[in-house]
Amino acid sequence: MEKKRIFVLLMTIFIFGSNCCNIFQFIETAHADPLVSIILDEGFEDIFPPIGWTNTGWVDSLYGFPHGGSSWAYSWAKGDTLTTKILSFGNHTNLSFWYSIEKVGHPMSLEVYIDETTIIWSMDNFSKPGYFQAVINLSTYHGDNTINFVGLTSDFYGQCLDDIIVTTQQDEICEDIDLLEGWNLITIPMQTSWYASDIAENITGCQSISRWDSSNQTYKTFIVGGPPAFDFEIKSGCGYYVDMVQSDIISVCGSRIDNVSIPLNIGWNLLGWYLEVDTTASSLSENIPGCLSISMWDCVNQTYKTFIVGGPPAFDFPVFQGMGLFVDVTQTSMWYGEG
Ligand SMILES: [Ca+2]
Repeated sequence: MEKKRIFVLLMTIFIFGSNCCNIFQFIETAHADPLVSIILDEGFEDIFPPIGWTNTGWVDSLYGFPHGGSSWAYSWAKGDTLTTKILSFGNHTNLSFWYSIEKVGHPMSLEVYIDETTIIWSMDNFSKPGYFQAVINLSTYHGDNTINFVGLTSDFYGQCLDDIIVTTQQDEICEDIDLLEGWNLITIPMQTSWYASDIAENITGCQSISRWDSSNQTYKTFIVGGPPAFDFEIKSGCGYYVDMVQSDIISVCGSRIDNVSIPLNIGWNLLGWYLEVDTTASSLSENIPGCLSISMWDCVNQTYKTFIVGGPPAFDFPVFQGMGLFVDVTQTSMWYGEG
């Protein structure tokens, strides 16, 4: 921890020395709590198979006795496979689902796999009437996975699945962001459910928060105390201007940003460097098709600093986590956080 503090101090001197601002620092991890989120909650009440799922043989059934709602997934042919969309598992993941047989005396067999290869649960010749819940700990599986339900009954009567719920825990990250008097150009470098008004409510002296509407090449501003209709959602990977009448520190907690997809329109776009690893304006420009220039906001001098692609390398500047950056492009593309 001590090493990290010295690092932050050195970074502070360095950043102020280079007239960059809005220092970001990690808060001690002791303040962090895991965030539990539901990444799947499927009761088969809408489209079947649900969007992003794949299916061979299972049907959406309205006939019979669902566990929840009015419908459930039903299979009566051996080898019917119902596969969830790709789910991003965090540190600790749990799967629960409800299953039943359709008719007493017609046993069901059901197997559950991860990524169609690893069996994690099975039930052979199950013949008890009623709905039952299976709860499976999937903490040994990290990253992107699918869950596959394979019906194995070959009978006139079949098996039912309902209310499939997957919860996962992500570690919470907390950071402090220094805001100076005047305009600050920042990004929120973790996943939150914040709106512009949440930024304002968590600091003293905030006048307004602006986002950049790249399709219309114009600012959209939420004025603190103004009409709530101008409030907007804070998106990962986007930059925001925060206008302050005094300096303050904003503390933000959230989960790690897994990925972003920001559409880049011809002209100016306002991105946010959310990754912990530093880069440079020149490196970022090389990863954006048709990039003409990249500008950062020097909040000490309240002025832009611009690196022009193909221009003098002396104008290149470091890009740190938390910085908002204007990117001028000649062609549309998607930015997925490359840099
Ligand atoms: Ca249901």
